[in-house]
Amino acid sequence: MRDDLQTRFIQLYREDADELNTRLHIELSNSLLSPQASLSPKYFYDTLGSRLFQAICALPEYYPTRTEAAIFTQYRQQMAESIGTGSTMIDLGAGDCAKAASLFGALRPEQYVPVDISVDFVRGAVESLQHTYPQIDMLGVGMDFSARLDLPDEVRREKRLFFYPGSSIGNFTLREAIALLRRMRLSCDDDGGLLIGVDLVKDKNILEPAYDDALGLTAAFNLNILNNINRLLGSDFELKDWQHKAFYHPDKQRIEMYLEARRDLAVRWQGKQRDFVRGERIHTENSYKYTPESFIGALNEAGFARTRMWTDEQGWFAVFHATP
Ligand code: AVI
Repeated sequence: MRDDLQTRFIQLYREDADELNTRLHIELSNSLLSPQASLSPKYFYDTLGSRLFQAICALPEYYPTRTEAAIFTQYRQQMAESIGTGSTMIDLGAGDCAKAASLFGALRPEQYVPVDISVDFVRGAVESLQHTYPQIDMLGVGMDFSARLDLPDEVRREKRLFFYPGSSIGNFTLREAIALLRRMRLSCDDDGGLLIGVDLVKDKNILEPAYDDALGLTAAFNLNILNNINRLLGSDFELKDWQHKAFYHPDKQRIEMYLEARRDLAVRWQGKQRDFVRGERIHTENSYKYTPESFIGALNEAGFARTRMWTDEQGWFAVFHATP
């Protein structure tokens, strides 16, 4: 094994703390004061929220994680044949890098680029992976790829393969999803592509328990956003005053998550106040579900003309390899 392993890390566009704080306060105040109050799902993921999400992935009701993992296990070789070896694998929202690492044996990438909002989220995982896979050049990048996707020059241009598992694309509106897919398309040459996991439309009786489990983990995940907002904004949300709600909306083909006020109440922060009546809701997340056709349509619109799809026996989840 090489003993000169030097994994590199780059953090892009770190705003100064004051600027960030001001922007965050304006954004959060506006969304809480609008007639339909809302909070962006990006605020779920503080330290506890990330752990709760990991626990959700192990729930019997939350089928996406295990279904996607089974698709990767069953079709790894076919995926490798479709993708080819020697890619520059760019893992968007890499976290613990485990899903990408499970494909290293089959895909044998030349370079691995885990991207997450903060480079510190991937540092430990990449350093230990680098020891297991000394032949792969690894470069951790910290950036908010939902806003822009201009990768540093150290990322190879050859055979870029964007890797976006877990149906995270479902947390964007169709418009935002196409814009993000288009950014990926523009960032790769004609030899590049995308490997993406997408949750599919299915019966409400399967979908709703996945977002409202018997143990109450999704309820805790949803409520914990208020702890994070209290910390970020200095607001005085009382968690006991709110309850978790999740519904499947068949016309919009999406799960909608809310926090519902249990009584009439007021929330205060920095000289501002929002009154809520009993039963009023704060919208916290959408999770869109696609049909194979509707997702292929989105890929085509983003500039990916050729697609290949793998799915499970029940047709609950799909993995697409899309190329220009
Ligand atoms: C991260 N994302 C794909 C999850 C989903 O299924 O939309 C977030 C989640 N929300 C509640 N449970 C899981």
